[in-house]
Amino acid sequence: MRSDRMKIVQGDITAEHVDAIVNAANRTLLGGGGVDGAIHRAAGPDLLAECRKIGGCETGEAVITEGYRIPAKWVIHTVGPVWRGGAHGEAELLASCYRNALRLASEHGVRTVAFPSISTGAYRYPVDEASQLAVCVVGEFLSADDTIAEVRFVCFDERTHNAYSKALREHVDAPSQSGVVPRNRDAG
Ligand code: AR6
Repeated sequence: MRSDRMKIVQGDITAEHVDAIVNAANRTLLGGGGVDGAIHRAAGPDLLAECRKIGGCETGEAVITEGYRIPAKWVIHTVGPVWRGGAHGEAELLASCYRNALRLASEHGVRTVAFPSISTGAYRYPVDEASQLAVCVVGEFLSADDTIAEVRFVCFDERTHNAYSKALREHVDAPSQSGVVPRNRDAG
């Protein structure tokens, strides 16, 4: 079990001193509100220019850019699912966001990475379910990976912080009990 490599903190992800921060973007990659807006404001216009060249990103996928004016070297942009009641593949898509972001991080030699609470703002994914899924999927990835030393979940508000803290405690107590992690269809 690698839960010692997962940390929950409260704050603004743009100020994190890590190798990479993850952005909860939309499919245009051209910015928006929430954490996306905060990252673009902090990184500056060169980030938008690089995103424009990439041209977009599908839900559940991830792309990587430089961090420009923020402390992190990289920004990994992923597009979470919009919550539509839970029966539209939302969990599989959210799990893919975490897996694809971590795979890109690992490929770029990232040792420390910070995630926001993907999809639980404008996209309305319930935070209790999203936090359990995030902690389990990241825990599963770290068990099979030796390159990433630390994953931080950076929660903006207290309610989100409480949900992730509870999810991590439950994961440490019973890592295989959760049942919230959809199968990784790419695992072969
Ligand atoms: N640092 C960390 N977390 C933050 C920050 C910050 N600076 N600002 C907000 N959050 P959201 P989504 C939290 O809406 O649900 C955008 O317009 C926020 O409180 O940013 O995936 C995109 O362009 C919440 O807990 O992302 C898309 O159109 C979490 O980040 C859409 O919103 C996610 O909320 C994506 O929606």
